Amino acid sequence: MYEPLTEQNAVALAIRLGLFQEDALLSCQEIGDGNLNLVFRIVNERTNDSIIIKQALPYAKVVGESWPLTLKRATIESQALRTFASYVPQYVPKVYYSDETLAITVMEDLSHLQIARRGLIEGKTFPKLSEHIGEFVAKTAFYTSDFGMNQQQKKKLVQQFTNPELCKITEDLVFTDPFFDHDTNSFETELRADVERLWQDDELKREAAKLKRLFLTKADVLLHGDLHTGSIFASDDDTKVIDPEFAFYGPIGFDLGQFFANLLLNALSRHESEREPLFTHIEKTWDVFVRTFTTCWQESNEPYARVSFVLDDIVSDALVEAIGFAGCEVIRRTIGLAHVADLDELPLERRLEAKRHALRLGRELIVQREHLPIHAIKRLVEQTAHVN
Ligand code: SR1
Ligand code: MG
Repeated sequence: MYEPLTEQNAVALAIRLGLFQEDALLSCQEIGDGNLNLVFRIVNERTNDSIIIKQALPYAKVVGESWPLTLKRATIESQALRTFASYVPQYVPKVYYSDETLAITVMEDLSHLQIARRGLIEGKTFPKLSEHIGEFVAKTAFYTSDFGMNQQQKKKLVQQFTNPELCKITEDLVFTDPFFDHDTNSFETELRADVERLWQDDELKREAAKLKRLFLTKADVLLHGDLHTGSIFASDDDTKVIDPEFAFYGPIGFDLGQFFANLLLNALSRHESEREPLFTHIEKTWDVFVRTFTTCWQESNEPYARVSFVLDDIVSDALVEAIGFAGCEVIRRTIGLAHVADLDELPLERRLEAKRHALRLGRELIVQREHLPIHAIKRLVEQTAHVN
């Protein structure tokens, strides 16, 4: 039967599962700081061996029990981690055990790395981050797409990763609520005039509706589904993608867009002179994605993979999507329910300036997405720094 774990019964479970030696001296701490789940870190004090037990709660922790949430997301998460590990084991934590009833995933402890968002806020650059994420996205996208796997098998995976409750969160919180006067939104009173202007912007809302429709309907590739910088552990040499509970089959540009957006939000939190590493990460992620996806493409058995310009069309659609999705993510992290520490931890005057900038940038990313090569993103950040 399901029940939320306590630190004591998380230890008891680790012992029952035989995850530590018999003479282990175990300590446990609940370290979850995300929006949805419990995360227990269990350490053998004698050897320093450690594991993580992650457990889904039957509601969204960020809001409380009034927002019920399926436990099935724990199964989606462990299955997505295992699927990703079959293509890019170097970029995901090892899964040791999972239990559908208890909604837990037992996995490798990555505490020697740092959550990328926190590191970027502290000014770290994580030199390999873009190379690793570009490869992660390209390989997981290609090998789960109709070009990289048997097309009948892919249809089964689409079923397996049908994730309606978690997708509904994104449909509401990313693509809908921030564009309307909805009570899930949350922003500083000083921003009300800027936000009301956005709610009245029919050109923007028409384009946001197109992006929402893509998210709802385009079952291209298996996505992580929530690839912000809080879902990535990093160091100077290593990168690990965690938390794919939002995984589902969706548009190829979605994960890239969320990643770009969160790099941009970090850039906006910094002084202009310190933003370059973020632009470099965005451009390099894209370059590595294109190069890796193109290499994988040569392996495809799909007859159309040998037809000129089919790959070019897929890649250019992916960029247009990524830029549009990035715009939605930038806006929702600024005025929607779930914010980012990059902006929220700034002192009030700088925060308001950065958030106004984010709203202008998000809008232009969405409405200009079809005309922006990757290097134009940096210019757009500069152009939207002030009201025209
Ligand atoms: C109620 S969940 C809020 C946000 O947290 C997750 O990480 C997703 O980004 C979701 O939109
Ligand atoms: Mg998460």
